[in-house]
Amino acid sequence: RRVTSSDATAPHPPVPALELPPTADGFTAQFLRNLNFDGGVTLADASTNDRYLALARTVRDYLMLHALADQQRQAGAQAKAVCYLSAEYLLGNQLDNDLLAGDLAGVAADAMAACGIDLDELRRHEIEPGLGNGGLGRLAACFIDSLATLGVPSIGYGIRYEYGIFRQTFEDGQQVEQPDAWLTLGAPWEQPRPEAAQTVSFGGRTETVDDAGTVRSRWIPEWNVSAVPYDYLVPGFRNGRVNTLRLWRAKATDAFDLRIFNSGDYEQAVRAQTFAENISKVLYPEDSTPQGKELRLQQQYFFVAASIRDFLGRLPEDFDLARLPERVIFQLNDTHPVIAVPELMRVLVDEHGMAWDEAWAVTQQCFAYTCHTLLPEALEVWPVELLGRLLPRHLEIVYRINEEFLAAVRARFGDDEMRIRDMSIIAEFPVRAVRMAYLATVAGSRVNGVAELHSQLLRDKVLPAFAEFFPEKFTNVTNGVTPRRFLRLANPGLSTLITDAIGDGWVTDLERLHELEPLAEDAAFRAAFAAVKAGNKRRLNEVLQARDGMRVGDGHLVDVMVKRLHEYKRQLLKVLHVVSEYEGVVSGRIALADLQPRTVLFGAKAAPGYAMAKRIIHLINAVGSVVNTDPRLDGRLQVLFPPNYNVTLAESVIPAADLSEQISLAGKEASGTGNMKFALNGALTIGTDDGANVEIRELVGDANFFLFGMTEPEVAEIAQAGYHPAAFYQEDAGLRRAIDLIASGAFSGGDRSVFEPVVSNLLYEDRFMVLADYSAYMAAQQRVDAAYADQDGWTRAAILNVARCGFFSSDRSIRDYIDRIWHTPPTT
Ligand code: CR6
Repeated sequence: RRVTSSDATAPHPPVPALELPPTADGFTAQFLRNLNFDGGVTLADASTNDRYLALARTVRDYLMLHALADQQRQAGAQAKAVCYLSAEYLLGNQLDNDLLAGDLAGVAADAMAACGIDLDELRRHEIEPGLGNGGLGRLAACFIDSLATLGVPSIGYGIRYEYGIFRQTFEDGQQVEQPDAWLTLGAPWEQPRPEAAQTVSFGGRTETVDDAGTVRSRWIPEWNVSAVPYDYLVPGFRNGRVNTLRLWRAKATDAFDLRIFNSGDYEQAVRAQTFAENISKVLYPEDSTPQGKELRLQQQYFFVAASIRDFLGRLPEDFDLARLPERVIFQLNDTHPVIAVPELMRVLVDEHGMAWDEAWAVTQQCFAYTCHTLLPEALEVWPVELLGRLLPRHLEIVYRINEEFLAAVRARFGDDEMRIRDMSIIAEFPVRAVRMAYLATVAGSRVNGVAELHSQLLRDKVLPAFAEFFPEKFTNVTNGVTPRRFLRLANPGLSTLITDAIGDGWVTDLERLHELEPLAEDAAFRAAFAAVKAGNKRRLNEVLQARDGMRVGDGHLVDVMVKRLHEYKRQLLKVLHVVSEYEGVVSGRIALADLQPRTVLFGAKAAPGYAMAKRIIHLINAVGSVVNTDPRLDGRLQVLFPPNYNVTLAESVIPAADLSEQISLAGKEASGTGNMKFALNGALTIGTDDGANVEIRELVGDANFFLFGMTEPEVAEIAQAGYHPAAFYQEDAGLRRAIDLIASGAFSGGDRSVFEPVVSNLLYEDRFMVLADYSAYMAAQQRVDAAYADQDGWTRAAILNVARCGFFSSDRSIRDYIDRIWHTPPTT
């Protein structure tokens, strides 16, 4: 098929010449056009950035061809769409992803070669859009990939932060944050659509009006901003489908600007502009611990209000909004977008004149809520005072929703004031505040957790009164990861090995990895698998060497703990293991020859305001600099902590790992998704029975997983009885020696004060029970060492991990959302 401008039979205005299927010559020509006419440079004069931008544009052009065809196919279709509302999308690099999805890698490579350009150099030039903190944001990115691959009509909505997650550097082992100015060299993947801007209002007051006998409330906002959409193409894997990710940028509205400008106060005009544009300026860097800042609530309302308007604007002019649930489901990615609930009510009731009860029935069917946490401090609440000031009409609506909901609770359970206080959407203490998770639960058609254990704890512990009241709402969808990025792209060696063995159907049907199981018994396959792992370690070393001047030791077990720094994830437990091994060798209790050579690799950012997390980063670096240089260890134990862990680094680290550390305190990690990526790439997990670890272990089998530590009920039991960490310190000599060594100043140049807060926190508080699980963890690590000594047995277990983790595809998660929550069939 060739689409050209001279195609007289084309029913629609023709599209300029781009050959399909793509050829190297066609790709080269388009690349040069972009370089010359868009970039304004000749090939001879082009900088790396010019070439990168032109390449990205060219890839986008080909995808755009699919997008246009897709739009024509879908035009007029009345399919129900998923609007995924998420404050974060941790996208990672786009170039390779889009080359893969569009099946353009071959022609792009040939075209670049023809132009004398090193494609790898352009790959390395890309800056990933870090528009998320961790698992939740990366999950959203995996989900939009799967939605497109499955052909589900959907739009991702979010915020185009000018600054994403900060760039982390270390100074004297301590975290220093640098701004992530990811847009400065050009943003070739996005397309601004200024004509589709929406106005979003804030502040002001409400007034009541008599509308033909009915008293209605009306919002008189005080100020507004313009929301300008920037669209990203989200290609399905080689299926011609291209969905949209629409990210909103805040701009000052002309009206706002001009009024002040005309008064001659230029300074004030500029300030107003800055004020408006601040809304999409920066991603809040807290993962699971919201700070409750006013600007964050502004961000949340800003993007959901623009998104709802945008979606409604896509419906036919005469569309009957009573039928909205036939056309859309808004999926709330955690509580961040929950202000969308009163916003939709306001639009239906105030702007479209719908009766309250009808609007409420519509709203309840149009939303579903995913909860991503079990930590009480992560459940967002917005003070009534703040909400009333910023969104007075929304507060009224929330009050009415709550009133009617509590009336229903009373009707069922009588005047049980304890229960009423427990279930009220409005908390009274310490300040009056709206509990966003409760609002989402009352409003949504479904509430899901993100792993079996998490969904169960959500019902039993976080929202038990709601699970009793609305049992039919609660369900589970275990998280997943996209096999395209995290296996096919990140691990080309393993991908080829798998494809050679079972064909390439696994890329979109990951359960087919089961077909690898018998090959675990095939010595030649095991050898090939081990060779891939060794190759991945070499590739990691090239990356680490270039990036940070670091390298993993030859023949070392690569032991990896990469994830946000949070006390509940227990990086400290890993540090205690390292310190114990170090102390063992130095004191002579462990013969150096008996030490399994290991490189322990950490990657973690700490929220800038999270002091303890930052101290733990400092400790890891301090332990590393002592252990790595102590000649008594002879390099057999290495601690590497490359700064600025991000999606790009993950893609090199995960395929090289032997051991995946998933050691959170049971009952704290909602799911985890890194755990899935490691197992899928053939790392063995050492982990607690927490989050999705439980499901990984069930699938891969106990023999191929190193389980340790307390279970959630055991944790609850000691918490109940009163937890005394110091008792564990007293009883366990190994633990005492490790803690004493840290306390002695051995890792801080003799200065005992540096890590004193860490030590005393462990001894006297230890909220996440590191000390209680220490001995079980050490024993499990001994099992790891023993298992690793049998390389062939280890490889067999690694293959079985790969073969049995097909369940963790985000394609499966999306199918579960479709079956259990959305009921949106794929379209062709
Ligand atoms: N921090 C959970 O903690 C889960 C992801 C995605 C988290 C993590 O266990 O895998 O969401 N929660 O579901 C939040 O962000 C609130 C996370 O990434």
